[in-house]
Amino acid sequence: MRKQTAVTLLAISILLLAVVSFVLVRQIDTGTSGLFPSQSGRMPEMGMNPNMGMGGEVTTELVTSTEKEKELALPPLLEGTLSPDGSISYTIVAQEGSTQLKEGNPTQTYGYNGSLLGPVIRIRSGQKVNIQTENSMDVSTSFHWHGLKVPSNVDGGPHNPIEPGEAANLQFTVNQGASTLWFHPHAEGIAGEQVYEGLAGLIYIEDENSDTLPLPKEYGINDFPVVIQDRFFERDNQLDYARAYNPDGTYGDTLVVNGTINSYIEVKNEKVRLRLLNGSNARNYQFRLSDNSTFYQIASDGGFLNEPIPMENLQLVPGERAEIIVDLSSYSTGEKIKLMEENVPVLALTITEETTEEPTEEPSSLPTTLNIISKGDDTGNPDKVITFSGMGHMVAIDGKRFDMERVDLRAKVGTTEVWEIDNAPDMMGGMIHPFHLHGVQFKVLSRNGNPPPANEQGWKDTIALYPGDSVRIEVTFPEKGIFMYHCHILEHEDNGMMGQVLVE
Ligand SMILES: [Cu+2]
Repeated sequence: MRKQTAVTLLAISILLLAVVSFVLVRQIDTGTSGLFPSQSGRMPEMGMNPNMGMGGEVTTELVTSTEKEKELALPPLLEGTLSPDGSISYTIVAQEGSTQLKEGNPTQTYGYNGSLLGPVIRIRSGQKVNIQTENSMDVSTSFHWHGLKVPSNVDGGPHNPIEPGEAANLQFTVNQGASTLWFHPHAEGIAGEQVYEGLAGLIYIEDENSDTLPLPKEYGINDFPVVIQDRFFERDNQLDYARAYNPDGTYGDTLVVNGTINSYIEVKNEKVRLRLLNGSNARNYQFRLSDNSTFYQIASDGGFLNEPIPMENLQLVPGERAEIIVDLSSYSTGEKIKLMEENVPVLALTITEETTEEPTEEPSSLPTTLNIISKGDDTGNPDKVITFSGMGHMVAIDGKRFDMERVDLRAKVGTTEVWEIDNAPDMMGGMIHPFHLHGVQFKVLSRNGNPPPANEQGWKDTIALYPGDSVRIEVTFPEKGIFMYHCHILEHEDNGMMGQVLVE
């Protein structure tokens, strides 16, 4: 009898302890007022590492590299061939190669038209574009144009694999405004490995607005592509995806920017534009400047924001882009300011020359209007509700894993819909999932019932979902076909955290 009472008491205490810890964990995770302050930049609570698993799983910490500083590699601007009908043609070849990333052995890598990463494809709004895609690797791949509004047969999702030795010609007309997009493989189950080993490139769309806005636009002079990735190098300098693999996202301890470790750029003491892409498999970044000075975000995923947003911190989840302006006019020759991810340098900006231009006052020297994007309508009920859940191999959307034969959602072409995307917290607290939707740029209507932060009030194709978040977006599909929506932690995507919407 006494033994039974003791057992019952023990059971009750364990249950109580479980309930208390669950409530505590939930409070930490869903203290959303702290996670998304109404100020411009969004950042998690001070001291909270966005890469730390809520369930306490260990993720790889970034370390400051001891490699010699190197000038930032600049991807070449891809030359196209103009046809008399005004269309422009490009060739993109996915290939294997080796790249001198560190001192010692070169690293075996993948690249587009080269051994690592890819060129910048610069196209204009309204232009007809042909892209010849070729796979010269010995594995299957696909060519996905992240953020581009194209028909689904051009989109390059898992329905459009290109086998070794094969090629495909894609044709589309650029149907969106100036923006920084990117391309990467999206073949079923292998996106994570192929991006990790080097496949990613940039697409710049330019238009009359970007031509005329008084912003830095000299490529490699005051306008820089900045593709940020983390990698883990084995002792022989190789990348070993299988060894580095984590089902909740493969991380590295070394930052690689445009394929350069410990990189710097030489600039004048003037405004510098950085086009940031989080091209990492899973890592979230909290960017700041080394002296914590203010910078300005001018563009989000799908193009210019309505106005420059002053900020001291910027978070980017995998797949997200942001264009920022760093004003160096108050610095002088010889000074160095660094873009930092918490306490690890990402990119050093070294001032080597005084500008000949007259210094101007901030912020009047940046245009006050960059774009005109109307607010979405947040009054109706959502047309669709999507729920992200789980971790590791248990990830799911609406309780299901990806099945290419199953249509999950249906939408009408040209019709505007409201989608609510929920990230269900679980007993372990859950984790951040970046939500990405193909073939569109959408507007964020609300985050947990509140207006989105200022830097999310422009066109988006990828957004962070914190545990417990409920985000509403307004979306219109411009093209028919089948489009993916998924978590942009590439290992979650590969594990089936993906669904498909049929647009008719
Ligand atoms: Cu995820």
